[in-house]
Amino acid sequence: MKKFAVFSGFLGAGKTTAMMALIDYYSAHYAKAAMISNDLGTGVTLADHRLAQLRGCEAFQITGECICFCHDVLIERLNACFDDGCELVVSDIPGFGVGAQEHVYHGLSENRFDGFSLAPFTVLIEPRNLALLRSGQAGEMGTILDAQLREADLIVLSKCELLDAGERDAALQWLAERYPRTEQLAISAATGLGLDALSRALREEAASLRRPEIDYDDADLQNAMDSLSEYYLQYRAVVCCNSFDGSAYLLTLAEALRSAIQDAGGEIPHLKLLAWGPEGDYGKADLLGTDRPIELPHRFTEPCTDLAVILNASAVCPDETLDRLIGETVKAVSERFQLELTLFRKDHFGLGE
Ligand SMILES: Nc1nc2c(ncn2[C@@H]2O[C@H](COP(=O)(O)OP(=O)(O)OP(=O)(O)O)[C@@H](O)[C@H]2O)c(=O)[nH]1
Ligand SMILES: [Mg+2]
Repeated sequence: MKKFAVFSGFLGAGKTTAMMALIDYYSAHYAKAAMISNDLGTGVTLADHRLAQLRGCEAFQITGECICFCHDVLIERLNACFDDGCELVVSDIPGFGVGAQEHVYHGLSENRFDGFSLAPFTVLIEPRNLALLRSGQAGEMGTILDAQLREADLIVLSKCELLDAGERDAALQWLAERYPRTEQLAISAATGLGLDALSRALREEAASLRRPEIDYDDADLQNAMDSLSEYYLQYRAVVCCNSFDGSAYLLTLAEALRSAIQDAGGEIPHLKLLAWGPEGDYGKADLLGTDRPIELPHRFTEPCTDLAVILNASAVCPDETLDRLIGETVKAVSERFQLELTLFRKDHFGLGE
């Protein structure tokens, strides 16, 4: 049995974290599994990919192009995983992912791949965004969330430990009524809840390959989809004397970036900061909106002297402004921590001024 599934969903929905937890669970209970991180930056190491590697997952990345439009590269990577003994491979999709059912699932089918089959097209939604959608207060994001969920075969309510059992049941029931052609389940990558149900759904069920009724040319949907700038930065940070607290650096930097982008009138659906030392100790900080607290899903266990850092961001902010704000903020915060920086790689593109 060789299966491939795409995980779609809004920025910060928990796709990468769910994929990592699923790979661990699936490999321990069923068979070898692998994940692919896919994003548009060219020649970069993705924060999501490096994080999965640091965590010890069987992880690969496809960069520079969406898997919607590079089926040969995708099929080659999948076949390498399956030849290596994997029975399940999951991949995310860049940006908002709307259209991936058509472009990846139908695209692959038309490409007549063989040797593996398609597992349900999986879309994650986190409790906060589901609550906004249900209350009609999601604004432009609501158009995207609704299109994503209408493409799904399987809707996964992520981060479900943040809800009590009653709230969880009500959320799943609402999803079942609103999206009757889908299946729904709840998972928590944090507690492991639902990982077996997700594993079994991907293992035992097939993709529907249906064509959802979505007007992809809809002006609201197009405007929302075109509203992002993407930013990729890799650098090395060395402390000039003694050692420093890598987690405090990531938190301070994430807070300073949140203020800078907020003051400029921008919004930041997801900014990821990942840093690691030569021995593999690492820390991660996530900014999931200017109105939300910084998440620190992983902290350094030891003081640091030398770090590799990756910053990836998807922001509603003109590209040049974002570049200036990030450059100035990284420099200022790093000076406060007495760090010497060496730039490795930068790529950014998106909204004009
Ligand atoms: N409480 C809680 N937080 C979670 C859970 N899963 C993910 N998160 C957090 O949610 C944030 C975003 O998670 P990611 O997995 O990076 O989200 P993503 O969908 O891959 O985001 P993009 O790559 O930007 O599309 C991180 O800070 C995670 O630690 C969960 O099960 N519970
Ligand atoms: Mg991700």
